Amino acid sequence: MRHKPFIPGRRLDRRTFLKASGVLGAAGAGLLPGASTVRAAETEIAAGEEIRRSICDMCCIGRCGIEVLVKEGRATRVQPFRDYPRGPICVKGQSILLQLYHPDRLQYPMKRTNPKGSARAAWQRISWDEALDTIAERLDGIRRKYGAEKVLFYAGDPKDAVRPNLQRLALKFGSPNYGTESSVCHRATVLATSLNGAGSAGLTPDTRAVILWAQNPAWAMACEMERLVQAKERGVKIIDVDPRLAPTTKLADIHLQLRPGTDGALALGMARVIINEGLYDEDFVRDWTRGFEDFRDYVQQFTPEKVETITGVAAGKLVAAARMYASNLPTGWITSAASTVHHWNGCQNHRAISAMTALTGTVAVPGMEPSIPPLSFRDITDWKTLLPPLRDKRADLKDFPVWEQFVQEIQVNRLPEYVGEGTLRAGLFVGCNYRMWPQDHLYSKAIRDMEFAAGADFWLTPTMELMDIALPAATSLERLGPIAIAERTVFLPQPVVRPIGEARGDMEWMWDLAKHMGMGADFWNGDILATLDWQLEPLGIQAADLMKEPKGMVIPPGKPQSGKPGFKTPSGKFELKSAVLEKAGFDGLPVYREPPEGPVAAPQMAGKYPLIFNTGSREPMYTHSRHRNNPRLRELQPDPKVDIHPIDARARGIQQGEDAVVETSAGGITVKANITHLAQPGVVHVYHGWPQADVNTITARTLDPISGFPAFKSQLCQVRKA
Ligand SMILES: Nc1nc2c(c(=O)[nH]1)N[C@H]1C(S)=C(S)[C@@H](COP(=O)(O)OP(=O)(O)OC[C@H]3O[C@@H](n4cnc5c(=O)[nH]c(N)nc54)[C@H](O)[C@@H]3O)O[C@H]1N2
Ligand SMILES: Nc1nc2c(c(=O)[nH]1)N[C@H]1C(S)=C(S)[C@@H](COP(=O)(O)OP(=O)(O)OC[C@H]3O[C@@H](n4cnc5c(=O)[nH]c(N)nc54)[C@H](O)[C@@H]3O)O[C@H]1N2
Ligand SMILES: [Mo]
Repeated sequence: MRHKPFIPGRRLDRRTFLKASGVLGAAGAGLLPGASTVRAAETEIAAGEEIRRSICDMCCIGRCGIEVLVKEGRATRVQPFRDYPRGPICVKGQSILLQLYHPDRLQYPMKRTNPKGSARAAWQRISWDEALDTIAERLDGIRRKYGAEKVLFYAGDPKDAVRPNLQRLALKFGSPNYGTESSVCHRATVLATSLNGAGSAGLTPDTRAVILWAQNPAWAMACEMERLVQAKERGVKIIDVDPRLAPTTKLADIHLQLRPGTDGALALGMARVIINEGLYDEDFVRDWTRGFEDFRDYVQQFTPEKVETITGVAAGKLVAAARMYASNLPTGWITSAASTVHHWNGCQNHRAISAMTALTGTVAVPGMEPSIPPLSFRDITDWKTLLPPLRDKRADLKDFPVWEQFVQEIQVNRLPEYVGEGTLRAGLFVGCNYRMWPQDHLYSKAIRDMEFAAGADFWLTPTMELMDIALPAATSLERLGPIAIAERTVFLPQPVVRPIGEARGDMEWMWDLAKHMGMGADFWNGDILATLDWQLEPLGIQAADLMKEPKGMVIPPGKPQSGKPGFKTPSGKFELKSAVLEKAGFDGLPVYREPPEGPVAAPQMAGKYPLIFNTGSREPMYTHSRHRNNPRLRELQPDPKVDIHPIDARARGIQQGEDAVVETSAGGITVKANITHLAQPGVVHVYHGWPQADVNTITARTLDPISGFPAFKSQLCQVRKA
């Protein structure tokens, strides 16, 4: 039973509210799977049909439970997994069988038979043994000739099923050069909050106001939307900071529609109001922050009027939002997975945003209150033991020393340089898409130039076409694991159907590869169940027990534990002025600097490219480069597009649905014009992952010097009729 909160005052019926607000959006109820009233009706089970349960992997979050109806070994239909704490399934999940049984799935291991760099790769089917032997032999050859660290182990968007396993493989092989798509995603926000000392204050049943900073869960994290709608129904005030009039914005009491990449200035302006109006928590600031006086002095220049000129947000709105945020305690704070840090100044901007949680004292001091540790199983990577001795061989050591200090995987964004100078010479790429990087031709060239590269994916993607060996990966419905934890539920997904062809789960082939590399002893001799048992040991359960529980096991919470109070920073306090950054030669305060390729810092360039170029906001039916071949999802958004405000479209004589060229100093792509108030005047939004209009051929390679993240969301462009 779901808990029904008490709601004081008038209550909007959820369905009425959702309908009125249009939150349900273009692609229908599937976009809002969290809300119970819009859940799909449970399917009637037909004769001979059986329900099997798994986790949906149609997006990289990969954590919503899914029920699959199976008849005679074939999956026929899917429905939400009602008793699972995460879900139900969105429009992508509803289309998962079209992925599972797609005729283009890669079904067998392949070796390439023509030289790399040929217009199209030619492939020959080989056995798994031959594929794994070849990979083991070639990587060992590189290790003997140049050193183990010359081999890159890379995981793209896929997460739990791939990453910890691959990291173990890398470290046991002897290479610290394991890296992931987190080099462009989310990790910089964690870096920023780690530098400050703490992350999100979240949304709790007590929250009275919440700030959503660059978040559009309606489209990007549908499973989170129910909590937000419930908060709205409880009367929680919502402030939304987003350049777009996104679907989630429709829940907001105040929408701060800023120019992309100016988040730091806006946050510092809000901090000034909170401090100068005495709305901050004096006790918390005195006892638990470092650098408050310097911070207070620094923010004085960010008057509401000045911030209006920088961000475009009306001074009065900024003041109202700061007051709403700081006087409705406790406040929640939910920020983007990536949009605040897809800027050259992103890490400092994100620190400025996070500083507001310290000013209002809404961030918990770790160890202060006894708390129940979250449920977790044993870490398979063993990085704490294996990484330190290899640290000096990290490829990113000199380029991104702050990242290196905090992140146990390399910052990969200088891959072209590392390959060019011989720092990396071979790679194993699991679920990699080179088009996620800015100036992506440099990355495809880097992979092509490696002496040896192997990859695993569901498809022979353009990235897989760069490989010497291509391995067919099994999807979540075809593989065992990984162990999933949702609140207090532990769940072990088992294969729902037999894999197509010879596809294998990533953990399975990696464990087999370890044996081919002579490292079987470190990988439980390839025994996955034994591995899972070792991981589950701290929970007091075994894989075989879990497999008998098709809905997972609920582990009761243990006793609350307390520790020594303090933040994990050099001072033990929340660092408004970061000692780590100062030591590394950066500003200790979250200083705001203009995006170098913006209208303020580069007015001449803005003459030629007058529009702000914001790329890669999420579309509900796609996950990055995935699902364009899924007919059901493709129907929802058939073409690549640019969202452009009517004023900007009219000025260029562009009509709805016409072809338009988006041009930057790096080149142009042709997309359909979508004339919409979702975009503000002067800012256009182009979506990523389209093969025929690859936005990352025209994004610039301007990297944040602290995090190494690319500036995907604050560059300049022009749009013209094609
Ligand atoms: N311009 C611009 N560029 C961006 C962004 C942006 O906002 N703007 N966003 C960035 C961000 S935040 C991200 S996360 C990246 C996207 O990160 P990418 O890694 O580019 O994501 P995908 O395109 O989903 O590619 C993942 C590949 O993994 C495969 N795959 C999926 N699951 C599995 C699995 O279990 N096993 C194996 N072996 N393969 C699997 C998929 O088929 C797909 O080919 O893009 C980044 N690039
Ligand atoms: N359907 C779907 N869901 C996904 C993904 C997917 O590919 N498809 N990818 C997953 C991944 S890897 C990620 S990282 C997350 C991303 O999750 P989110 O960050 O929630 O989603 P986005 O749409 O990228 O961005 C959220 C909002 O940030 C706004 N924004 C853009 N630039 C700025 C800026 O400079 N400042 C501010 N304040 N706001 C800005 C955008 O207008 C957008 O509405 O989504 C995950 N979920
Ligand atoms: Mo991401």
